[in-house]
Amino acid sequence: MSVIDIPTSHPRYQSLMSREKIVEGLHTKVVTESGLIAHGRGESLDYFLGEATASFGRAAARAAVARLLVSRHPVLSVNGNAAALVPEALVELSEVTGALLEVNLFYRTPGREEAVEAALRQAGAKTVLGVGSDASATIDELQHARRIVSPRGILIADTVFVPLEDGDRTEALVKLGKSVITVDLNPLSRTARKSHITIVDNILRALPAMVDEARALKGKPEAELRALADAWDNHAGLAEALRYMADRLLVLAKEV
Ligand code: PTJ
Repeated sequence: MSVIDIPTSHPRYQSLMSREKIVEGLHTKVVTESGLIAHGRGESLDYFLGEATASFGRAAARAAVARLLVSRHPVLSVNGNAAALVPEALVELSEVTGALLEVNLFYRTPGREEAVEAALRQAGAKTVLGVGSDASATIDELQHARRIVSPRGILIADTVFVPLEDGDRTEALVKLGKSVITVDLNPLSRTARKSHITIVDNILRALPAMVDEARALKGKPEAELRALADAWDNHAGLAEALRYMADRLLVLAKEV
C-alpha cells in the first residue's frame, strides 16, 4: 500500500522508503501513532551520523552478537517500528543466534500484537512468543503494557535485545539482572545509557550488521565470545558516539 512511487534514483530514496514502511505499518496496525514520532526523531539523529555505520556502531554490534551467542536463553523483543523496518533481519538474527522472537509492545492496543506477529511470520518466523494467551506473565517492576511478557521468553531470559525501547522497561530489565542490548540512534536516551550494550546506529543498518557478525562469530570458542562481550564498555561507546557526532557537526559547519 505505497502512498507514492519513489524512484530509486531519488537522493533520499532509502530514507523515503523507510518512512513508507513506517506509514504502511501504521495502516496494518504494526506501528502505533507514536511510532511515527519516534521514527522522525531517529531520522534527524541519523543525519548526525552521516547516515552511515560508524566504527563504534559496528564494534557494539559485534559485542552484542557475542553476548547473544553465549547466553543461555536470549530473547529478541520486537515492537512495532522494528517489525515494520527490519522483519527479515530479525528473523535471520533469531535463526543464527538461537534467540527467541517475542512481541512486546508499549501500546498494546487490540489487534497490534497479532499484526506484529503476522509481519514476523511473513518474514519467515516459525515461532513468535508474547501473543494472545502466551503473554501471560508480568514484570512487576513495570506499570504499563510492557509488563506483560511470555513465561517462555522475556520472563526467563538472561539476555534481552530491546531495540528502540523506552527507558522504564530497560531499567526494569537491568534491575531484574538481565543483560540488556539495544539499538538507539540517541546516545543520550535513558535506554542508551542504562543498557549494557548500546548500538548507536540506525536499526536499518544495525540489524543486517548483527546478522553478518553472528555468521562470522558463530562457532568461535565460548571463552573468546565471552571475552568479546565482557570487554564492551558502554559508557565509553556512548561518549565516542557523542564525540563523533559533535566533530562531524563542526566539520559540516565549515562547509555550509
Ligand atoms: O510498537 P510499540 O507500541 O512498542 O511502540 C514503539 C515506540 C518506538 C513508539 C516506543 O517504544 C517509544 O515510544 O519509543 P521512544 O521512547 O520514542 O524511543 C525510541 C528511540 O528509538 C528514540 O531514542 C529514537 O531516537 C530511536 N529511534 C527511532 N528510530 C530509530 C531509532 N533508533 C535506531 N534506528 C531507528 N530507525
